[in-house]
Amino acid sequence: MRTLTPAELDIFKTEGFVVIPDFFTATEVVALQADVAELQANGKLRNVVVAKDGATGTTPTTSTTAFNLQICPIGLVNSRLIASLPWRAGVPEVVATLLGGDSVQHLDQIFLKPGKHGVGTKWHTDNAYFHATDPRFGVGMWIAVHAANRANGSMRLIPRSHLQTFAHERDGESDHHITCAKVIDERHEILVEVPAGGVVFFNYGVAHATGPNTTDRERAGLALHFMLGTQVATEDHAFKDIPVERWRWLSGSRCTGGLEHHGEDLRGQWAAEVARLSRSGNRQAVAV
Ligand SMILES: O=C(O)CCC(=O)C(=O)O
Repeated sequence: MRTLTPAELDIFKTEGFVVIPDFFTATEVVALQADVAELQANGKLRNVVVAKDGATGTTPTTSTTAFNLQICPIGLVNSRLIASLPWRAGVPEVVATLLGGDSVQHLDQIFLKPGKHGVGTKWHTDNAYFHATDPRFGVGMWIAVHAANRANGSMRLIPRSHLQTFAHERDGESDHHITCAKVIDERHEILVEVPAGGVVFFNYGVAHATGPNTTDRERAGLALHFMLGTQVATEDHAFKDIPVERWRWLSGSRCTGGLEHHGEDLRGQWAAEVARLSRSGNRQAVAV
């Protein structure tokens, strides 16, 4: 089980993000890739790129030439593997270390960029969507399902940007995204290259973006979002309508493995799903 070193925690606190290249094992990567392939084959991801400005009030037309395929939220019905991920050994511990206490999961999503036609997600902060009073109350966990590099549009982040705020507006090239691209100085960006199974943990206030996929092969990222449990009840955040009793506590005395949310305690299910999916997955894929 991977935990954080004191140096990694320091980097997170100072820069607002930290990259853990060896978070998941090769077998887990095979399972994640097989799961994403299944979601795609079953038509669960949809293109969020629009051909014309989606902010004009007219019905946006989905692009047929540019693709940023998303599923959000994912849900137990679509992926038992991803639903059980928050209780995979090491995840509750690392998230608790980063946030300074027990946390709840409130979202998960996948973005898949097909080879050659995949486009990026524009500059934004997650807190522009989630509205925590302090961005340090939330952490995003972005998992490279396939190896992510410059050519296939890996994650770009602005170090220390959690110490600033950025005005957001509707991204006219997406059917629901917002962006702060106009006020970002890209000279400060860092592009992180992340092996398959590596993770970027980032503070909700960190500005980040992904780029186009110029390679022949698709690339997917899976993101989970967690918020400090003590804040969830009091904050006027975007998901305050979720009843307290349905929160997915990762750890602590209120943790039930997502029983109230999913109707099932998913603790221990990650390993079973990894075993099942990695038998069907393509072992070659890990090298990508
Ligand atoms: O993978 C992507 O394109 C964007 C992911 C992202 O920005 C997020 O999860 O907040």
